[in-house]
Amino acid sequence: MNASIHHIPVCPFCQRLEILLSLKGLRDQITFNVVDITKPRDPRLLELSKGTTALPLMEIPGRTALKESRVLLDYVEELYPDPPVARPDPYEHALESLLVEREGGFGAAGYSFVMNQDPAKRERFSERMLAEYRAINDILVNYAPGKTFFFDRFGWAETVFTPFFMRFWFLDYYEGFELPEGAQYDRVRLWREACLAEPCAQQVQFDQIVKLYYDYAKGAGNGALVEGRRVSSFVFEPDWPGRPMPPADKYSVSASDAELGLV
Ligand SMILES: N[C@@H](CCC(=O)N[C@@H](CS)C(=O)NCC(=O)O)C(=O)O
Repeated sequence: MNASIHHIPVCPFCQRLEILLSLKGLRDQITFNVVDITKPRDPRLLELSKGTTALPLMEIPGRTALKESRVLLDYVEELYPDPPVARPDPYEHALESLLVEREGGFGAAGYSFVMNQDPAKRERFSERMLAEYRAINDILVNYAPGKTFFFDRFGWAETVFTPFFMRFWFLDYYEGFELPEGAQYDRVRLWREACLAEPCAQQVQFDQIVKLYYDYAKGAGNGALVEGRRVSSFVFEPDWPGRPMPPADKYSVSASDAELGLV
């Protein structure tokens, strides 16, 4: 593929693209340029993106660069229809879209929950997250032809949602959040487990997410600095495997750069 992708390896929107390319056997044919968002952005990238900073960004020689993960997914799917990841049948793809429509609200519920700093609002955020899971459960029960995946295999909706399921490990760790037992959650639980186990979606790991997203849990997103700290938990050096697990109690403990293994 004559294109390169500027990305953040731990970003869920970027991971969508990696999953799609892996499912198509194309992951190794594309150059991925890693962007460190804790550093000032390269002006050349800002020029390519027309001034916005969010990644992924696809650079295509001789053409205007493309951005927005779902736009990039559509582009790759149309450019390389074989093997199809989205359902080629328009009606079946419309069913997938019913689920994909919910990704914005689902993502926002999880990120606002992890970034919340007020323990009194914890229940409200937890309920909002559960409502999103129930809505997905309902769509799967009412529309999914498949028994585990939406259809018979890991496909389009799974590619869109799996990176969020992985990021939301930060809710397990920092919020003690888990799906309750019961029919309102059983179908989505089954789906989520199958998504997490997909071999083409193993680009990130639990400890990596928990360590890198510590600052999100302290209310500072996108490489921003937590007050009193000098190094973002989002840095690549020192790399996450050598760092200790952060304290899980985000509401009353504030770990220092040294305690997080960042200096
Ligand atoms: N709607 C965008 C969202 C992308 C996004 O928010 N990316 C974040 C990382 S998870 C980012 O690049 N943040 C750095 C920044 O905005 O400077 C998409 O789907 O591509």
